[in-house]
Amino acid sequence: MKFISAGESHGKALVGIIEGLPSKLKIDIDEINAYLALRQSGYGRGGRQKIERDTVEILSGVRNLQTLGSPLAFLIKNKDYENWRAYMAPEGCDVTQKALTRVRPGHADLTGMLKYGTDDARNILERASARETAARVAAGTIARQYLRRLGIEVCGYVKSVCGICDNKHYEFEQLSAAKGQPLFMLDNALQDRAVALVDELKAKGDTAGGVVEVRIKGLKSGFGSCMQYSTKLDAILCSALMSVQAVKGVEVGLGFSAAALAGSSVHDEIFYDGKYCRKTNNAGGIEGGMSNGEEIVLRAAVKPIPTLMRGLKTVDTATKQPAKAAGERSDVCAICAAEIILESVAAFALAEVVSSRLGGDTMDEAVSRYNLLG
Ligand code: EPS
Repeated sequence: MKFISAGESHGKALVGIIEGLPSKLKIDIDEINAYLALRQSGYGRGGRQKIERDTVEILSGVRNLQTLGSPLAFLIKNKDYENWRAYMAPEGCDVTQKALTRVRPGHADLTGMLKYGTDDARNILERASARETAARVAAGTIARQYLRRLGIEVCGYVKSVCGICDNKHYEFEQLSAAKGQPLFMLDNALQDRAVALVDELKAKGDTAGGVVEVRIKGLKSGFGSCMQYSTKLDAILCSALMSVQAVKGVEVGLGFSAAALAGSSVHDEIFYDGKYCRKTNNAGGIEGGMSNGEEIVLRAAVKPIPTLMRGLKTVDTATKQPAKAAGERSDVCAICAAEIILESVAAFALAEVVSSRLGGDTMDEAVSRYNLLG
């Protein structure tokens, strides 16, 4: 299974193509739209989300709500394009008015300009923008529907916002309640503090990041491989999480904290009770690059958004003079969006791994092969 996306933030639309889906997978378009809406939700989003109402239009690969086995192509229109047609139209437009030269520290602006040989950061930021993640959420929701047929579910929540951290353990079944919450957190008192902190940062023209935990339940053991570095499940899932805009760190299970502990406090001891089992899951469900049948536990650290309304110190690339970085409108905190995106990319990466092992031209074939596994 493969996915490719295209589309600029203020261009006509985002498009995606998924190749390798089996036939006869029922596609729930309402669920795709529900995840797209969740990606737009959350406390601390900026003005752009009042303009967009993301919905998916499937162009090919599906007939009467069932996949055909052919490439699935979809489209998500950018409503904001109507306001940007004069500056973005591929058919010809005025590229001078929306030129951006007061490059933002932490954004792709400056490095991208130098790499792609342009004097306008707009040519870079339009694609680097996290707007592109709407396409990844649509693809990830389709992957979720594939995984669900096998009994595999992906869910997550926000663990911390700008250092306000919830260190409690939650059961998988408790996690979905986070999505009704302002910052997708599960502890009300911590969330109230985090909301107040977002307000405070907004008033100062500043931004916040956080940590997201993504969990995967129902994956049988033996997915991924210890035989070649590139096939290790943890490497594949972490690479997917790392590819999300603003992610600067990922971990599996105990992750970074394992490095400070003795081995006896880290490794999950093995028991046999009719089947092999473990009483702890510090490994986060992956040993030797393979799923071990326990829940997969992944975490991603999301840096604060690099567009600050107060404008960090930078250089205007047009004059080479010191300047305040550009900041027309910005999200203050997009951790809820990041939570949905991280679930989605994990789902897609896992569906790739699972489908490459199971194969199967039809969904029923994939399901029967999965059911044969121990
Ligand atoms: C983004 C800047 C903002 C965000 C955008 C990502 O957009 P604008 O420049 O239009 O105000 O809202 O994210 C989205 C549009 C989205 O749908 O997530 C950036 O610079 O990365």
